[in-house]
Amino acid sequence: MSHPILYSFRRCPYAMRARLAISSARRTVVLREVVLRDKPEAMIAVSPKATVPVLILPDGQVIDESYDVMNWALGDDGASAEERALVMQCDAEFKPYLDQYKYPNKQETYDRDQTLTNAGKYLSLLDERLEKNDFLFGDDRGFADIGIAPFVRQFAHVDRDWFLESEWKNVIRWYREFIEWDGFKSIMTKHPQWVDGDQVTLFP
Ligand SMILES: N[C@@H](CCC(=O)N[C@@H](CS)C(=O)NCC(=O)O)C(=O)O
Repeated sequence: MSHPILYSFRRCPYAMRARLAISSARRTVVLREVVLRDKPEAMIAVSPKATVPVLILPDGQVIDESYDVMNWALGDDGASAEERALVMQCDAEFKPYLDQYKYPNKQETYDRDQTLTNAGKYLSLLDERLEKNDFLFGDDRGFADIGIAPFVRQFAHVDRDWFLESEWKNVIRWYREFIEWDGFKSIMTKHPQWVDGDQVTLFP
C-alpha cells in the first residue's frame, strides 16, 4: 500500500478540516467515504472510538483526531502555537455551543440566547482578528482558517439569514470567501459510500 487511507464523511466538519489540510499540502490519500450509521468494520478495528476522520499511514500508524491529521499533513512548521491554540479553542469552547444550537431538541432545556452568547464569544474573537487581516493570521489562508471555517460554516447554516445579519461582519466576509473558495468546493465532491472490495478512490 503506497498511500495512506482516509476514512472520511463529506459533511463532517472534522473530516472537512482533515481533507482541507491534505489537499492544501498536496498529499494524496485513498479516500473511503463513511456513512456514520453504517461504519466499516475495518475502520472500527483500527479506531474503536469510531469517529471520522481516521487516517492510516502505510506503516500502520493510526491518526484518529482531526487536529492530528492536520498536523500530519501540514507538518511541524505548518502553524504557530497561537494558531494551534485557536483551533483547539474552537473544539473546546465553540463546538459544544454549536451542537446546542444545531440540535436544540437533544437538550432537556435549551436557551437560545444563552447558547448564542456563549458561541458568540468565540466568534467575536475571530471577528477581532479578521478586522485586521483577510485571514485569521495574516493575508494568507492558514492552519487556523482551514481548521475553524468548517465549524463556522455549520454555525452559519443553522439559520443563514440570521447569521448574515449578525454582528460578526468580518466573520461573515471570511465565511463567504471560504464557501466560494475552489479549495473548499473541491473537497466537497460527493463520493458513494465505500464498501470493502470497491475500487480505490484517490483524494484529492
Ligand atoms: N475529536 C474528533 C471528533 C470527530 C467526530 O466527532 N466526528 C463525528 C462526525 S462529525 C463522528 O464521527 N461521530 C461519530 C458518530 O456520529 O457515530 C476529531 O477531531 O477527529
